[in-house]
Amino acid sequence: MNETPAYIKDTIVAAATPPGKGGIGVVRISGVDAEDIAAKIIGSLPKPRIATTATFMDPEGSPIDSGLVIYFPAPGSFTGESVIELQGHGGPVVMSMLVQAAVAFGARRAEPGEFSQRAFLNGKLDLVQAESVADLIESGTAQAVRAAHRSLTGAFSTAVDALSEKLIRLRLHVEAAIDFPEEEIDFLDDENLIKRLDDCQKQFEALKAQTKVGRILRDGFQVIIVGKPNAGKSSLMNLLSGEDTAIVTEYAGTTRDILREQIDLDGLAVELVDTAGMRDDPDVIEAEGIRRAREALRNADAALLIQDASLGDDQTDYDLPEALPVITLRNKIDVSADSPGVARANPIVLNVSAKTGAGIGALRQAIKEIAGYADAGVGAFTARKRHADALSDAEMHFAAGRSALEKNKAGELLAEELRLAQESLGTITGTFTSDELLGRIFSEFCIGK
Ligand SMILES: Nc1nc2c(ncn2[C@@H]2O[C@H](COP(=O)(O)OP(=O)(O)OP(=O)(O)O)[C@@H](O)[C@H]2O)c(=O)[nH]1
Ligand SMILES: [Mg+2]
Repeated sequence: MNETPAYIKDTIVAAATPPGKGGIGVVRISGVDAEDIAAKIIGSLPKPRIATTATFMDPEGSPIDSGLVIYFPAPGSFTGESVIELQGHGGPVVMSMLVQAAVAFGARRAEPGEFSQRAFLNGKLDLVQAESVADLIESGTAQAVRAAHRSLTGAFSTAVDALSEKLIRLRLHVEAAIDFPEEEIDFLDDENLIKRLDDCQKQFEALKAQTKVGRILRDGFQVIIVGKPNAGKSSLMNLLSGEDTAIVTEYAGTTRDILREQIDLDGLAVELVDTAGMRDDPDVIEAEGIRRAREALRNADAALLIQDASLGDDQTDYDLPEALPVITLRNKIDVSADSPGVARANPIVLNVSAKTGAGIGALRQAIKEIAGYADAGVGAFTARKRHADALSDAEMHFAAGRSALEKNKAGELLAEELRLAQESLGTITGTFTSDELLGRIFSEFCIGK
């Protein structure tokens, strides 16, 4: 029995293990001809789902390698098609000869992400789950691994589906009322309806917060360090990263290039960016450094604005991007003799010393809070910008519908906006997705995934 949909007619092959040398290398074949091709390479088709030793042969009948073969008949495989895994020795030439043999027997080399794409098209994974396969592989911290795995096993999809289900029920309710005009007016004033709208609103907000953390887990959080020359920016970066990356001297204007260092704040992957100190009369090299610092500011998720507390309060206008969250650090409190930690709450100002490490615990906490990461960990799942965009799109329609109801008692507009909101949510899991979007998503995967 083969349930492969008619629109996937060919059979694909690729090395599933990364290029390079290793003990084992796996070549994966998926599609309608997988059985045929396997029988030609190893002589006969092995029993389903049993690891079987075999010799792998090229089209001339001479052995390439020997190893294990596993046969997953459709639909019980990752892709939902018949899949053959050849587990040979992990050398790049061995792998390429095995792929070549499969191609000679009728397979086509897989495009990037094509195995996952087939899994999606065959209903084995939704879009979020397929994307989380890639995210799991790319994860940079242990927390990111766990979060990607939660997305893979459906935690994110379930949350999206739950909200989507609520929107659908609400819309059906609204549409039913529209069909009975004599009851519509009562219905639109119904407190129950307002409660349900509030409930959806809350769920939108919760999902947005989770998605924000999910994006940070996947993409990391970039924190740029800015301030006047000599304020202690490089000292702070070295202290936070525990590395001696940046040169520190008593001369103002030491750092000119942008320096980057990855740190792991309890599972939050933070990229610190050290920059040239900002001042009005820089030399040519420093001026270029300041220009680069300004450019880097545009990509940052947050900024640490370092001041030298021993020189009194810094009143300079750094002209930081308006939406950028900023933590102001009054550094060198070992000299100014201020007490370490929170000096002001909102916007946050912390007293620290990059020399003694005083106040750095509070700084680490403040960065996590700004990232919305303080209580992450449990139950978090990974998410992408695409998901966040779709979610705000959905929320926008929801808000438009709600205001149409509240301002104009326009039940029909509400129903229509609810439908659009639900459609936007559907692009997250792939219920509503264009071929073009699918192509873009899967082409970012690597070959063999
Ligand atoms: N006493 C004291 N000195 C510090 C502290 N932090 C930095 N310094 C000193 O301040 C001087 C400048 O430090 P840097 O880290 O190079 O400062 P910067 O902001 O990177 O300077 P530029 O790269 O020139 O913009 C060095 O002599 C550091 O040792 C601190 O907390 N306490
Ligand atoms: Mg510096």
